[in-house]
Amino acid sequence: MEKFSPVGEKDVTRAIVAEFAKQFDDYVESDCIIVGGGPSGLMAGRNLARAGKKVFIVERNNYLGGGFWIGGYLMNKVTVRHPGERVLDELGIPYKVASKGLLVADGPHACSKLIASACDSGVKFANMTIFEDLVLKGDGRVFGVVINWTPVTALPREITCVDPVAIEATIVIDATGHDAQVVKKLEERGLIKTKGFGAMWVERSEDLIMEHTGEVHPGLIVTGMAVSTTYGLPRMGPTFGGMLLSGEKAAEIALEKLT
Ligand code: 48H
Repeated sequence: MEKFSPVGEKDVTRAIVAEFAKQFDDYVESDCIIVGGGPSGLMAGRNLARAGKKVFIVERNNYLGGGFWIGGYLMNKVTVRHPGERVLDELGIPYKVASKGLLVADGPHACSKLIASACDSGVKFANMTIFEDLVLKGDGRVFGVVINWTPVTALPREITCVDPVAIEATIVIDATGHDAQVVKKLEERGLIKTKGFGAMWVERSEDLIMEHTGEVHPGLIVTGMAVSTTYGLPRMGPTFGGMLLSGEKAAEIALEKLT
């Protein structure tokens, strides 16, 4: 049997440190920073990267995919309403027709295909990295985000004093889901008023998300469930076509601003 190459501990460590530092240095200045690696953020990032843009996704968890992995009620199945199957076909995600206009797919299969497609398209990720604040300059336009290692937030305040760092981008996308964490930072400063997501109403929810996906403040686009929270729109439960198509629309709007 062929032997493994004789590399040692220091070589492994150097390979990781060098590659991390090179990438981080490069993406400190991106075309687009997306906060949140759930379905809407991944879809937006994938499409922007496919269009040749430099995209950095900041994700507080050690895994990507957000709520797309486990779908509804911990049952590992996700649904998509028509016309969302166009994206499933594009990503090569297998699905079945559950009823007229409603498709059902396996969460892990759908989610892993979306993550792989974002990676293949050239999106870079900072996971275990939490969004803390915005960079606002001049007349209040968004110029980037302030980030820290997620584990820092788990330590007692009195024994941690770890200042965050900032990374810059022409466009920032809030894809943080129900919490709309980026938009909420504007609200804290009196620049916007969020309404909180509404009660469930599947038939209305996703069309409204599509209508409202867009620039919420100069330099900041909102997508996915964060749109519902920002504008007080009904939630839709474990159906994900609106998330994928909202991500697609966010990418289109970002592209117009970047070109
Ligand atoms: C870094 C952060 C931070 C932060 C959060 O929740 P998600 O899956 O969001 P969407 O909008 O792409 O999809 C929503 C969908 O999963 C869902 O829950 C639906 C359709 N619900 C309907 C209903 O009725 O409830 O992903 C958001 C991602 C997650 O991975 C978070 O960890 C991440 O954002 N995130 N990352 N810094 N401060 N806050």
